[in-house]
Amino acid sequence: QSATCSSRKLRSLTIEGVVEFIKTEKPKNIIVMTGAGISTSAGIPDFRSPGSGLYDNLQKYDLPSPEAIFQIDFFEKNPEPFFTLAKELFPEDLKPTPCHYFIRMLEKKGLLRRWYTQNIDSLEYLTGLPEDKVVTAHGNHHTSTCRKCSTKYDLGWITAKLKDKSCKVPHCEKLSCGGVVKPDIIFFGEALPRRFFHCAIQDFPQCDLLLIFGTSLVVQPFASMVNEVDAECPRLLVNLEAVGRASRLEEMIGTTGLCYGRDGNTRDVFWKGSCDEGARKMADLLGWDAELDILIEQG
Ligand code: CNA
Repeated sequence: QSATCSSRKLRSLTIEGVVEFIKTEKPKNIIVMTGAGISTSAGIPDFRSPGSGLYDNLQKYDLPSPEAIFQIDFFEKNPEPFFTLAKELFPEDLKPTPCHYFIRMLEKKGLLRRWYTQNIDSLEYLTGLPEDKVVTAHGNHHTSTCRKCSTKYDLGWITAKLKDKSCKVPHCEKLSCGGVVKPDIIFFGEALPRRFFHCAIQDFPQCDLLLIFGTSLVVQPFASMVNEVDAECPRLLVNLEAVGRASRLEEMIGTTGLCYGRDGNTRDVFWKGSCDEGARKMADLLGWDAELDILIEQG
């Protein structure tokens, strides 16, 4: 990474440069985009990390492909693998991570416009963030719906079913229905929630700093939203691996993406490391470290 930059906004294309930008410009419309990497330190595996990711650990479900467990067509035929996994994935006493709390701090300081998450673990809400600040792009399991009669069930109902060892697949309790009840998370092959598009159309053109934490930036349309901010808006990616850049070929056919490490880049920064380390580093540089610790402790 170059230590100097020609951007009108970032003095240096580093995480320090981004923090300096926050201190001096006081951006009030920060958008945060997150993925499964932000929750791995809470004990929830991501999809694609080699070895620990879910895709490398689904052999026991005997699936046609790892993605099938989250594909709506496959779920209609065989919902059991999904629920077996769901029971494993949502242990009790999950706690938000330091990175989750750092994002909560952005809101407390009046700098956060919106937090777009692909995650379905609802840890964002457990930070105490007002609900309207969060957009769960891939839904969440706060509510569940019967696939047959559309009866809605609340979080308590589905949690009890997931905890019940004798229940392999939750079924609708409405008289003579018995349809499969699916948490309202978005599977591959399903439309994103209307609220995602409704908010995104208003938020992204107003964004004055984009922070991206813990995502492989491959699931669409979420991944492409990085292109929807203004052409000069600084963008910081904190991730264990370099992701989100268009290949040379994609660039030639006009696909954009993050530009860190490329000639002519004036606004993109990649900080390689864990979400928690990156968030703590930013909090330290901003002088928010003690406040962040209190938030985490009170959690
Ligand atoms: P992904 O494709 O598994 O990518 C995760 C990314 O995060 C990878 O690039 C990793 O290198 C990186 N990563 C892993 N751990 C860390 C860490 N501690 N610090 C920094 N980076 C890290 O996951 P995406 O979110 O990109 O894919 C979107 C899918 C994943 C969405 O549909 C989610 O619903 C789905 N998912 C969500 C959860 C959850 O809710 N916690 C868990 C697993 C999968």
